[in-house]
Amino acid sequence: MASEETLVLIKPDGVARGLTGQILARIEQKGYELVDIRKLTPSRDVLAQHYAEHEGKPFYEPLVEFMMSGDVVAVRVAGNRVIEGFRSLAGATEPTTAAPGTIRGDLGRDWGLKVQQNLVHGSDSPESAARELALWFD
Ligand code: RTP
Ligand code: MG
Repeated sequence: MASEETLVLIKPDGVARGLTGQILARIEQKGYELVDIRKLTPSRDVLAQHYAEHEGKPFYEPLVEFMMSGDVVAVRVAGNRVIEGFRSLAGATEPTTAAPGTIRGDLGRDWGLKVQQNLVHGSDSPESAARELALWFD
């Protein structure tokens, strides 16, 4: 079976807390390949495209502001079933209830802010992965 690719983002909270290395190590320890990596502060335009499905939701504007607040590390990650596998490794959206053993469950918490700061993003389908990888890497 051909290897699959996903987009992982280490969000500004993860970068600012110095967790980039630990998060990348977890991805590698699981057996996935880090194919490409870049660090940048994303523009509103890129984030509007990335989060188009959430436009109009109450957390949309705080989410975009949070994502523009500092550097993000974007990673192209490869491996069989990596889309599903990384989502499993990341854990549930809310760090408070994300299972221990996951990135969000072990390294995250609720900070009482307007948006869940949950350390990482992972594409949720092959269509999202293709769209997001083109957006962040091309
Ligand atoms: P992601 O897209 O970042 O991998 O996370 P996800 O699928 O688990 O979550 P999603 O529903 O796609 O939401 C995107 C991001 O928006 C923030 N969020 N905050 N009520 C809230 O405060 C809230 N809901 C969503 C999170 O940062 C989430 O990852
Ligand atoms: Mg999502």
